[in-house]
Amino acid sequence: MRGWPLLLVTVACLDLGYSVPPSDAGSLDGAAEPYGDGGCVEGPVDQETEGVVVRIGALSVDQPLVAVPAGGVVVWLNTDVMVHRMVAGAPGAEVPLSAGGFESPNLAANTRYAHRFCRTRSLVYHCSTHPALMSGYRLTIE
Ligand SMILES: [Cu+2]
Repeated sequence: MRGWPLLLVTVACLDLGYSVPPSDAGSLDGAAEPYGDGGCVEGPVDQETEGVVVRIGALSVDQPLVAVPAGGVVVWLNTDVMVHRMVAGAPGAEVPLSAGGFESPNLAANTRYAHRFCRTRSLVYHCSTHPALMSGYRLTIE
């Protein structure tokens, strides 16, 4: 019981710490931010851009592991009847564009998403509409 007054004082002090500005609140909005070096601008490109095509089927992709040269484009093409949405990172640990990740919009049947990748690295990704069934895919930028 002796600990109660101290606990209350601690909580009151934490409330006072509230004037700290929010850190980096806008970083998820940075869709137009280039991520890469040289003249290569990483990010979504025109959906008709040619590239390495990953076909999305019934709760699967035809190439769970895909490699693209730095500066290259990956095209996700939904050949399924369900909506899929490809997002970098693991389910619950998504990697936003501002941190070198990517996220497609919801892809209806017969639609595609094209994204250019500049910096060499390896990314895992998953489908955010079926995270339990479609995850652990890997993209390597060489
Ligand atoms: Cu899906």
